[in-house]
Amino acid sequence: MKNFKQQLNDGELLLGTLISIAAPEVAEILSQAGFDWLFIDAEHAPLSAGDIQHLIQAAAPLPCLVRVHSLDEIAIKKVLDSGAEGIIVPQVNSAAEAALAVAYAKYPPQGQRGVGIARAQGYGLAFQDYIERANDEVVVIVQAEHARAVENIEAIAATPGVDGIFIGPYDLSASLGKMGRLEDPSVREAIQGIGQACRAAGTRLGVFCTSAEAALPYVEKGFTLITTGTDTLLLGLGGRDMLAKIKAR
Ligand code: 3PY
Ligand code: MG
Repeated sequence: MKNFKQQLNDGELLLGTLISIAAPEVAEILSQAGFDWLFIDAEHAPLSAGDIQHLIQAAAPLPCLVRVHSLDEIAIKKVLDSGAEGIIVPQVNSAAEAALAVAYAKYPPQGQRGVGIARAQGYGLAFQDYIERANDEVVVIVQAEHARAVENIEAIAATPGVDGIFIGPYDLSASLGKMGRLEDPSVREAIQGIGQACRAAGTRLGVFCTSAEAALPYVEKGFTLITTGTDTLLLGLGGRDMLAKIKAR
């Protein structure tokens, strides 16, 4: 059976949802809903290192990518040691930053990831097995979500060890002075530019969407790593839409 990185490299469509609620039950429920992966958000959500590990445990064996709070060496090693399949690093605006993300996620000699004994290493019982395969299996995704990233996108996409570029349309629109206006021509043009550069470099493309309607055009354009919602929206909209149907009788 293919691991998550092989699925990503093979261009399989990998649909996920963002997890921001610290309750393991939420990750467990959504792991049974048919998603291919979960996007655990430690950038914007109040998730501690312990919360993140509990979410990964609850979702297992479904793969989890954790968005770390920033390009931070300690945050990256902690989530990988907790057993995340990979990392999503926000606000990566240059090839040098992309290379650092890779270095923090890979053991020497490819990188400088610290060597720990934690959940990923079977708490020590699977140490040798894990350290031998980690550099091949850990997924490194960097977010393109600023005008500076768009300027440098060819070099970012070509950075060795970067497995995919994940567009953050909201931050991107904000950096272009069009916050939240995802259909603005300047935002669409920036997204198109990122898409072209990634296709040319053979780097997988991902994007944050909050609905199936928003995600479908990206599927058509060859994006393969896609979020189609968030835990909070699934909960809130599920309740609201159900009530609306009854009240509209
Ligand atoms: C953005 O839209 O800025 C994001 O990072 C979505 O996760
Ligand atoms: Mg963002």
